[in-house]
Amino acid sequence: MARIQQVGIYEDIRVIQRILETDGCIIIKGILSEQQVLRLSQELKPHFDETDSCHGDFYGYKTKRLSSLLVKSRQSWSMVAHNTVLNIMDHFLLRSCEQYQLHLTQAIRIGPGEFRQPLHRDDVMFPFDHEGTEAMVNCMWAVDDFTNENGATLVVPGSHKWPRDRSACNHEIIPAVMKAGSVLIWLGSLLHAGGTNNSAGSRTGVVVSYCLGWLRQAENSYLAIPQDTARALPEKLQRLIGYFVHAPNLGCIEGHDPILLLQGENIKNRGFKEFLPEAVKPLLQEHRKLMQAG
Ligand SMILES: O=C(O)CCC(=O)C(=O)O
Ligand SMILES: [Fe+2]
Repeated sequence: MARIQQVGIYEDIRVIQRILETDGCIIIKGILSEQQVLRLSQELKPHFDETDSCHGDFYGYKTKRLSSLLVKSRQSWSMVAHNTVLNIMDHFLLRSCEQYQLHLTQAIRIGPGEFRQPLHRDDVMFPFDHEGTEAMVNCMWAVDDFTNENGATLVVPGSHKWPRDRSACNHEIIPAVMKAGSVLIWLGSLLHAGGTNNSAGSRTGVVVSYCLGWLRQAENSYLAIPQDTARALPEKLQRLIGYFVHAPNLGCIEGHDPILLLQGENIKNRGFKEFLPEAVKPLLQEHRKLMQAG
């Protein structure tokens, strides 16, 4: 019988990574304290109150979604930059890029009577052959208790290794039942879906998703996060939202690292700096030497 393995926050990171390699998903229990969950929930409340439900057969019609959470919730800062989570991202994403980035932040409140989503892999938004490359990894932070009745995220453990055209049987689809303050982590190549909400209450969770640093982000952080707010973020978060250059020369401004803009430096007319992969540098030096030798 398929199941989702659960660990505590102090579990060895190598054990967590191994479970994710094997199953494609894991629950880390009790990662946020009750106070942190309460703060998150209170920060999101006014935004949920004033936001309409989605309109779409994928996003749902009785589901509310909020984005740009770094602007809306101070509590989300420590979640996005959580050490354990970033250790996992290092493991899966630094294989295929030199720096990864925040793909999106999204609070999802599934209301009573919402149908489950179709099972899907989030990584199909990047249309290239993913063999051997994990393009993205997701975290679903439970703000409410996630139950079988209220629409807990459904996952198909092991499906990240399946041929893409294999469908899941009912007994392979497992609800991520977890207490508020826990986090479900799953690879972008894993089949999953938001569950049916058969309860009278709503189910709120916060998705924080990371992707390879050379891909387009789902959430346009440069516009969503005003420059003054970005300036107030810790540098780790500034880089995660996209203020960095990925070699070769992706994401520059005026030929420089965009983080300099947040640091108030004048980058105009400075002369371009080049950002190249380490492997290319000796080849270019060799070429220049040959040119100089005539
Ligand atoms: O709400 C959930 O549990 C999952 C949502 C999801 O997978 C999506 O919107 O892509
Ligand atoms: Fe999804």
